[in-house]
Amino acid sequence: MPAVTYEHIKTCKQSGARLGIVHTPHGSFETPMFMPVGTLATVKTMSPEDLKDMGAKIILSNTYHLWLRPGHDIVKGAGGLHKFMNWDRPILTDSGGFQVFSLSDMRKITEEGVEFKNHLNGERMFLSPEKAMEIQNDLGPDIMMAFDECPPYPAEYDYMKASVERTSRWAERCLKAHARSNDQGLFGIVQGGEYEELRKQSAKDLVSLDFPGYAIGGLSVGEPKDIMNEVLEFTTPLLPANKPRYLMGVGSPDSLVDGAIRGIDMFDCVLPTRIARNGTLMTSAGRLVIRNAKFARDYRPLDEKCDCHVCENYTRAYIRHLIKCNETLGFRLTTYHNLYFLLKLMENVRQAIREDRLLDYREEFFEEYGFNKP
Ligand code: PRF
Ligand code: ZN
Repeated sequence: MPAVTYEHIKTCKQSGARLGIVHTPHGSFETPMFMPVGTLATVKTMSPEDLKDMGAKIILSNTYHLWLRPGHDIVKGAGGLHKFMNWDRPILTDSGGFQVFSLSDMRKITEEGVEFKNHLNGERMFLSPEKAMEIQNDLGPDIMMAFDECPPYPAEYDYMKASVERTSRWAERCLKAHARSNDQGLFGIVQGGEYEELRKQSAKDLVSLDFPGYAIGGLSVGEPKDIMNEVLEFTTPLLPANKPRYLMGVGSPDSLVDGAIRGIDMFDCVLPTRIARNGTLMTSAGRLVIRNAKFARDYRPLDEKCDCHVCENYTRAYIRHLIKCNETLGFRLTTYHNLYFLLKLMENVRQAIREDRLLDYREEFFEEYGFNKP
């Protein structure tokens, strides 16, 4: 048995979305699921107890960041990432491919790997498929990601084609170098930008390597929403129905619902936690910018329809005050609410799939959130 497996529960008769369960060595979670991001082995401002309390079932962390600080040897010495950070539920780590491209200067891509400058001290470093596997084997997440290239949007067809082919060769090297397939599942990442032919080629190459799960990368990199939806429409059917599908770096409420409708099972994004720290809230009535003066004497909860412990106990006026004064508690309360909001949204999506009414749910949710407004 692979370390990570997908159990299909049902397909929504109205939308085609999937309801399932992903099983991992640290437990199982229902899908579609949102994964909070804990880049540096912490979901900023949240303790593992907070995360459990809000209902998080799996979190994401980053190879690139933990390699630079504190170093994978230190995490390994603690007994792995779960013990190091005191989180005993599933963890997924990204491979560093994307972070090297988005964070560091001077990237030189060769067949061997990527040479780049460390974004902290400018030191020259080299990341390869083998190194990304070594680091992730030491970190010990339940799910680890292949080392890929995520080209910018837009990219020329010829560049994208060469990149997809290299990512496929790297994926093969990742599988060879992966030393813990008994207790860590390695997911392949489909690239190919907006080009259907290249997505097909990428999916075919990766599926032939038989990964226990597949991600769709290279989306939410600046392309319009309808392009993302279109790419998902022609890409998810190319992936095996009995394996989980993960859309990388996507976390806006509309995209989560639209991704689920197109057969995606897992999502992650820094969006809810990042915007929380500057005082932007996701609510059932749309985005709310708590710094706005109109909330100074607003003694209602952040979201009147939310039953999280922040909305049950604190007012907009108080949270606005905390955020304006840069008080740590403000960041904690807004982060907790935003993550709860997305976890609850996914629970509503799963319930709608159970009831074969995800398209109806989408209409209701979009109407209330304000996505349908011109
Ligand atoms: N590849 C990897 N991580 C990622 C992405 C990718 O393409 C994206 C794209 N949105 C986010 N995170 N390895
Ligand atoms: Zn709330």
